[in-house]
Amino acid sequence: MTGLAVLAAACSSGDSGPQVGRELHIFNWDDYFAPTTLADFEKEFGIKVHLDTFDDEAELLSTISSDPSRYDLFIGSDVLIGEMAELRLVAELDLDNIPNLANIDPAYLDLPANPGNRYGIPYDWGTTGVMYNTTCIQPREESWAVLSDPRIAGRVAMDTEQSVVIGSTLKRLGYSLNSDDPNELDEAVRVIQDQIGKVQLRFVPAYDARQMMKSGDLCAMQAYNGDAAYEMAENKDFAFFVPREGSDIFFDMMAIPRDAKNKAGAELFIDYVLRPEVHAAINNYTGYATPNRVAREQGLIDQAYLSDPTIYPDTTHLEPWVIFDGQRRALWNRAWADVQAVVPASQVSN
Ligand code: N2P
Repeated sequence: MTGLAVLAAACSSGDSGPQVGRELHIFNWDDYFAPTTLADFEKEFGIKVHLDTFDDEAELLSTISSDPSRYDLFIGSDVLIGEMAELRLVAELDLDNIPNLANIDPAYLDLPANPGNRYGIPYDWGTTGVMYNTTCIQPREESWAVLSDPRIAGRVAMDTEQSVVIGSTLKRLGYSLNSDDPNELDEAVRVIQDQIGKVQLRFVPAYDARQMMKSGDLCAMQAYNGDAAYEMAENKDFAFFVPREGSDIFFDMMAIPRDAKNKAGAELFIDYVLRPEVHAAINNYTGYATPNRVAREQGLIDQAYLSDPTIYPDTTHLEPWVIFDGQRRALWNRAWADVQAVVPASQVSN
């Protein structure tokens, strides 16, 4: 069946199949689809896509929590979606509508935060590290400590996401990314406060920080690896490393908010993304690693990407996130409040 035939079948009245709506509202990171992903879908299925973007997962979570019917689909990490499932903010997926799930490498299925793939469908995976401009600084070692280097004072940023900032600082100290030890968190808070005081560390959303690297306002930033790969392809002076102390590994997923108005349309879109050529075009554009086994087997993933350690890092020192429970969340929220309390107004972005 062609896509239009699928749609026609799905829309025919009296059919027990899902009703696919004519509009699809998507919430995603900036620059996290390929240039023609949405237009090609619109053309093939006759569904109008509306895309809004968020700065970080805190914004994603607060937006979906305040209105779980506003969007039909969003992209977020497996642990965030796991947490949202516990909060009943996401809809259980009808996997019968997503047959292309068979294209996904089983290594990314049934993850601890997403048992049975009930709430999230693999989109890509990645890590966090340090991107820097080699014309400002030649790091002496590949460490998170580069983000404390006085040579780049005033021109250094970390993410706005509390888990990303605190988690990487815990790794810097040799602790688990998922620590729930109050003393370790206190230590991490002191390290971050020290950066704020000594090198005027700023917290900047990933997308904005990339622009600030290009304009020269920043010499180094905490960066998602795919974003770094994308920028390094265009800026020969930029470099990236995953710190030797280790980092996180995240698995981004497509998910559907609980009260989505066009759930069947969202599932149609998810299935479309999982087509090898569609998924590969996204991964080849965004610079993130693919979970799509068939796309790899068919040679659709850019060869240079597959051997690029920025995009496919050695995962030995990458720790997966564990879903936050209430107690650990409260501890981390308090740590983040302690960090924010010492940020001077002049170091607040936006
Ligand atoms: C930003 C993508 C970040 C993904 N472009 C982090 N889960």
